[in-house]
Amino acid sequence: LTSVKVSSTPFEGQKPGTSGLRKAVKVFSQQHYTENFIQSLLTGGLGESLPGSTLVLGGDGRYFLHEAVEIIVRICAANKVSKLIIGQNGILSTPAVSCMIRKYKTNGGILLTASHNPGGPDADFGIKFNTSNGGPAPDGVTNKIYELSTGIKEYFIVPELKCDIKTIGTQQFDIEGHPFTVEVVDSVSDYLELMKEIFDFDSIKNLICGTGQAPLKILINSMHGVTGPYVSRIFCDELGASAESVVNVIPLNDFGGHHPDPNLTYAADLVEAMKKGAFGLGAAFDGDGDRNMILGEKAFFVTPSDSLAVIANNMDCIPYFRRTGVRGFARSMPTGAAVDRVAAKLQKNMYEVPTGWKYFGNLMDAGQLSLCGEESFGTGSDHIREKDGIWAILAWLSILAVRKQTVEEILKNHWTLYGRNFFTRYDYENCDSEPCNKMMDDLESLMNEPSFIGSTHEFEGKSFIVALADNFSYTDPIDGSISTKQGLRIIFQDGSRIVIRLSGTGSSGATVRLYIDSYESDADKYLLDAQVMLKPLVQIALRISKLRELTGRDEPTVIT
Ligand code: VG1
Ligand code: CO
Repeated sequence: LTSVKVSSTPFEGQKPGTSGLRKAVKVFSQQHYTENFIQSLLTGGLGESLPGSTLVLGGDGRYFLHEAVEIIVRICAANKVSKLIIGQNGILSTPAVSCMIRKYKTNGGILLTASHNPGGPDADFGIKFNTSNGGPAPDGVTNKIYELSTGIKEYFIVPELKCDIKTIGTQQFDIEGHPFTVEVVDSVSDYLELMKEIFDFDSIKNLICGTGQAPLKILINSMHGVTGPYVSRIFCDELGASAESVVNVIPLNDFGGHHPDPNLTYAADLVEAMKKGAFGLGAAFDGDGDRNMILGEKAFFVTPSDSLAVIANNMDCIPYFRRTGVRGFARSMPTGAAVDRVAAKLQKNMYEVPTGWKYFGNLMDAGQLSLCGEESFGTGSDHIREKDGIWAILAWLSILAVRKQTVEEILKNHWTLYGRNFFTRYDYENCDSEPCNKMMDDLESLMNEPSFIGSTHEFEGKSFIVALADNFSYTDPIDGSISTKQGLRIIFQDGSRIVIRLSGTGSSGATVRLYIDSYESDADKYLLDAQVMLKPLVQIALRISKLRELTGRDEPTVIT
């Protein structure tokens, strides 16, 4: 087969955001658009190791996956990549790609997903590059890819190459004398094997099947994302859950028309089903399988920030951590600080990084970090370099199996021990960009006024005094790289925090995220509703930022 050089011109805006390049399918399907980006990704992401490299390739099954796989295979072949390991039918969850990059020691991987964004011909597609440690490429690499995309003049492709991704097995090609291998693998096997090394499947199976006690009924909702086949194999075939325990397990290329985002708004069907009270644990995942939502009986909601703290406090329930020991904990800056209290008690290092999983990788590679999470339904550990939805549920089931308590009891005990960090996030999705930028600029100027520190803010009798206000910046303790402008934060004297930032995962317009975190040590208040408890801070945040006036939005689209 022959490789050809195709002349091209740059497209604007091929800049990866918080987690890869995410655009409308209509944008990706323009002639040369995906080709340009893949050529920039290979050259910028792999550099000198590109010829002879091995990459993992797969995605969450969304619309345009097959077209993208075909383009990527042909461009990789022309760029002298020696081998691609592809999930059957192009299906691989984000955690599975990370697992396979590490297991097969490949040079990296390409993930075809826009995660929690809707899919379909009128919705989003996405492409993300992960490096040889299995994690999302750091800013230095994505900047290089973007840089190349702005000056691209040509790409290389083998237009005649056809490969079959439906059948498991190896296909060999000869590209002008260079051997090129495509290996199509079962999407679930490697990931399943890793989970069996981490968790005690027998004990989880006893919990679910009720050997020796009443069975724990579970309800797992894959939201028609990529986790379907993983959930069927792991929870039903391996752990003995009944067929009624799993729903929406057929991946659909438009996720059934929904946002594949596991939160109280978009996973409302799980919440409704859990409210009926027949299940002890409910869970949902996002499109690419790295996010998770956990509900207890009667839809008792576990915030992701609390989930992280509970796992941190119960690491000894998981065989993997009993073997490796517990190195340190981390959370993204906007995440509620409940885990900080566990770290302090257990005398473990605690790290606070910017939003996005890529910032945890260096700490893990350096052996400093075992468990981390984000408020955005992301939880994970150093077993891979992505957050991991199914892992999080298995971690919770391990804890339930050992502690022999309900989800709600575990949370209540945790609050009794540590106090409670109330947390909420308000999302204002798809706003106009310009007024949002103005809001952020105005707020930052206000925060920078000397009189802002020490100023008092009041709502309905509750008052807060500003102790610190900044635009969060982070220096990576391992490689010294600096990331600035990671979100405006106002910290009050009692430790309460208001954080505002603009999303980096949308495909158009702007999404404002407002985060509130506040600690309460009065045991009489632990069971109060977070929206009631946090109302004064929410109102103060809306007032200081002029969010309503500037965005024209009275109410958020999603409250977590
Ligand atoms: C959001 C979340 C962030 C997460 C990112 C990727 O980013 O806030 O915590 O890491 O999505 O998650 P942003 O910039 O929109 O706030 V996923 O599951 O979409 O890859
Ligand atoms: Co995701």
